[in-house]
Amino acid sequence: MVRNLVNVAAAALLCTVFVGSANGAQPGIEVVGLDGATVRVDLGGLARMSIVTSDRGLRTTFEGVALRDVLAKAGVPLGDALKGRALSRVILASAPDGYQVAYAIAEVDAAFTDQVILLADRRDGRPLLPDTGPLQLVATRDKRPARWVRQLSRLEVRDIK
Ligand SMILES: Nc1nc2c(c(=O)[nH]1)N[C@H]1C(S)=C(S)[C@@H](COP(=O)(O)O)O[C@H]1N2
Ligand SMILES: [Mo]
Repeated sequence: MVRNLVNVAAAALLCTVFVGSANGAQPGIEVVGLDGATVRVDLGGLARMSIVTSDRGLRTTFEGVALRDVLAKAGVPLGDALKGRALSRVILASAPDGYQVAYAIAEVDAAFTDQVILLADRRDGRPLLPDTGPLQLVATRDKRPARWVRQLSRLEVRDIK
């Protein structure tokens, strides 16, 4: 009897985990704004999109949310605010292994480019593997994936002094 209850509980737990990942369990991301304050942006509720690209010759579909939408939700000025000195701003993207890359702010803004830089959480229909996810940046205009930060953990907006 007790053993059966344990099995039922274990099955329920497995089921929960499965449903969570089937929905693309929505992780959050830390965003450090121009004032230095950190906000945690919940990616749930942002528009989901998918991009088909070639990753070292292999046709690959990435799915996730747009970097521009994440920054907008964090209150980072985009759109009409991007002129003059604001165009020297960069987005620093970091991972726990210390890897860090920069994107210029105009690279993420819809008025400047059609490229959608993605915070991907799924690859070819499956959640990213632990060595890559839960989030990876994907920028398909780059000819090499060197700025595709794996295990993306933080975005930081910086003014160049
Ligand atoms: N966190 C993290 N992301 C990273 C890197 C890294 O060292 N750490 N290397 C980059 C480089 S140089 C490449 S080419 C791509 C692809 O690396 P992979 O082939 O090991 O997936 O990941 C990029 N993202
Ligand atoms: Mo690389």
